[in-house]
Amino acid sequence: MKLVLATNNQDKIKEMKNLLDDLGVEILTSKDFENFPDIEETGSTLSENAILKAEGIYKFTGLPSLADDSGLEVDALKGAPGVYSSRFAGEDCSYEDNNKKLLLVLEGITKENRTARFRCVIAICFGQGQTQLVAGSVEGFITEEKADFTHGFGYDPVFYFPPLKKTFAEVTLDEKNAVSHRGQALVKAKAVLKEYLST
Ligand code: ITT
Repeated sequence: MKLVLATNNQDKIKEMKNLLDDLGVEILTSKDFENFPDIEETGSTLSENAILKAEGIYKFTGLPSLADDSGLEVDALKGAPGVYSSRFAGEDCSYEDNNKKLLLVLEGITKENRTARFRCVIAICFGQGQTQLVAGSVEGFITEEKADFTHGFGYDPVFYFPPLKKTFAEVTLDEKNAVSHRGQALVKAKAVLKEYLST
């Protein structure tokens, strides 16, 4: 079986491939297709956007497609940036821009009020009208300064995960995948894919 990762984000692809590699399916990405579309995220929830991406890429490739829509919810910002996490500092902004804006808007907020979580919804489209959803989330808090970026991507340098006493930018890909929102959702996605393969 072939499975297309319905994302243009190379950082997500790295994390997904790491967990899906032992599934025994051929993983295809945007690089395996010409004119791979960037599906517009017009939904107002992670689930809606994950479905839009998985079904959009299924229509384009005709192959089972797996999409991830994820985001960071900060309690002091009433759940923002949430579904707008990639565009928090504006269209086409960088991870760095987003992190700077986040630290700026949280200036003066005390440590105990900087609680946050990453959420991830994965949609797997096997065919028209055959889409399944799984999800994961991980609790932490936003640091007051950006950690030295060594691993990860996005908001990882400002997301502190108490059980590991480190930000997600300071843990390895394996350590992050073992506990992260995406790692949890991928474990569930693998079960869905195994079930599909067995029928
Ligand atoms: P695709 O839509 O092509 O998959 P994207 O980057 O636009 O790529 P999203 O719309 O799901 O993906 O936005 C997710 C954003 O949330 C992402 O760009 C990061 O800023 C942030 N994010 C998600 N998961 C993260 C993680 O594990 N670590 C750090 N930041 C993360």
